[in-house]
Amino acid sequence: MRVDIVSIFPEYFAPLDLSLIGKARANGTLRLAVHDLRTWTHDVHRTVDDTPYGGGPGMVMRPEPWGEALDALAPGELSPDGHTLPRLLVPSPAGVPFTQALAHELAAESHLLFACGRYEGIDQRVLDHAATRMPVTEVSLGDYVLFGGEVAVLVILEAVTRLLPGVLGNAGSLDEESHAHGLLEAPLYTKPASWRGLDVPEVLRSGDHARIDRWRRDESLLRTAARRPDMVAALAPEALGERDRAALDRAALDRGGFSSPPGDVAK
Ligand code: JAH
Repeated sequence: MRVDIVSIFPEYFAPLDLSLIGKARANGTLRLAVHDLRTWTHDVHRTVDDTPYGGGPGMVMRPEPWGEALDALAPGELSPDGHTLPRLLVPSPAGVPFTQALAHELAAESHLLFACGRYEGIDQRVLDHAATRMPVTEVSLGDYVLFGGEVAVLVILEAVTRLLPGVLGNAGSLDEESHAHGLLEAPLYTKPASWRGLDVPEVLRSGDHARIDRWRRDESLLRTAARRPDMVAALAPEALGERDRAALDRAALDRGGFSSPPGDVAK
């Protein structure tokens, strides 16, 4: 996979030399290039921002340097270096939610181009113009505001890179993790069996794999119900068996709710 990143702070991306992402770059699985947006400015101050039309606080990124950057990194015609048309990703609190499903979708692309906004964001015409040439997706990591898109790009790249073939040593670990099945993962334990007076749950040391699977399933359901009721609500009805429903009912009762269905109480 080829990845280009455009930012006014290319130094933010130093961690991409490290760890498993660094290894993926070293072995050619990931061809990553970071570009300074100011490369495409022409004034002495290398200006990338200006005041917003219509008024309001802060500054907006000017369209001209972005236009030239995208022309250079996503030219319309096929070039001799065999480049591909990238998918443009723009981190923004106004974007679509970044999910594990979107990470899988991005991992199947051959070329990603990230545009990191700063200040209040990028002039809308940059995205509108780019969208006439390539797929453009504004992506949000959650409902909070950062100083800019750089840290969001690090997060997205980490989630995507670990899905590339050959990056994660043990492929099995990809589908037992949180979010793979719409539930949070059960708690994990390793040795020693007793630590500071706290014991590993007996079932995990029993060697009874049917019991272990059931215990983990129950813990996943209890955790998800307590922490992420939105994920429980989004489960397809056929995703839950009889024992799953029983576990969720116990969890709801523990939290002072009703056993399902609530029925005709309080009418
Ligand atoms: C802030 C450009 N959802 C996380 C996120 C992503 C991007 C930004 N903020 C939060 C951001 C300022 C300028 C992007």
